[in-house]
Amino acid sequence: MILPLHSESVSQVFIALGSNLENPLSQVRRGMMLLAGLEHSRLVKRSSLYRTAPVGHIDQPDFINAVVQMETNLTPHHLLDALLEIERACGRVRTFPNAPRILDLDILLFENLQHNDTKLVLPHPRMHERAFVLQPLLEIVADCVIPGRGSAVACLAACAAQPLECIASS
Ligand code: PH2
Ligand code: MG
Ligand code: MG
Repeated sequence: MILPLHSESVSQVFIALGSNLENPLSQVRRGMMLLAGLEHSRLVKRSSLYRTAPVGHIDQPDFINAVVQMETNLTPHHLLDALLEIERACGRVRTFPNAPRILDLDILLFENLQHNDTKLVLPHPRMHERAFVLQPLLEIVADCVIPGRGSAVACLAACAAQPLECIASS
């Protein structure tokens, strides 16, 4: 049975998916499927899938990236815990920061919240400088504004040097 979300506490959230190990395309699609089944939540929209060059630690395989929009009754920290659990269920093992990964799920935006603690920073602290996040995000919400950073279109214009290619619908 699909339970309706409690409308008085429903939050709009955007989540980034990324993978560059063990058939990344199917890992991202599986991630979307698991997000679609997340408790107290509803998957609203999904972007296309993009092949992207690694940003940061560049000596690793290309990524597949995408973004989804969800509605949730979970709190930001409960949502974070649920995403980490999906990553673990998909076989992610954490080694060093920015290491290759089977599946990475990051909360980009949680309503217009600006929040910073040791577990969670909102908006995602590097989203405004990553074309692999901004391009799929803009596909879902063309006039997106990132609290504290400004319009996502303007942020993307500053990331022109980061190669990415739309390769498939989700
Ligand atoms: N994730 C990172 C670091 N660099 N580069 C690409 N292209 N895609 C990613 O998902 C990615 C990255 C840390 O989460
Ligand atoms: Mg990440
Ligand atoms: Mg992450």
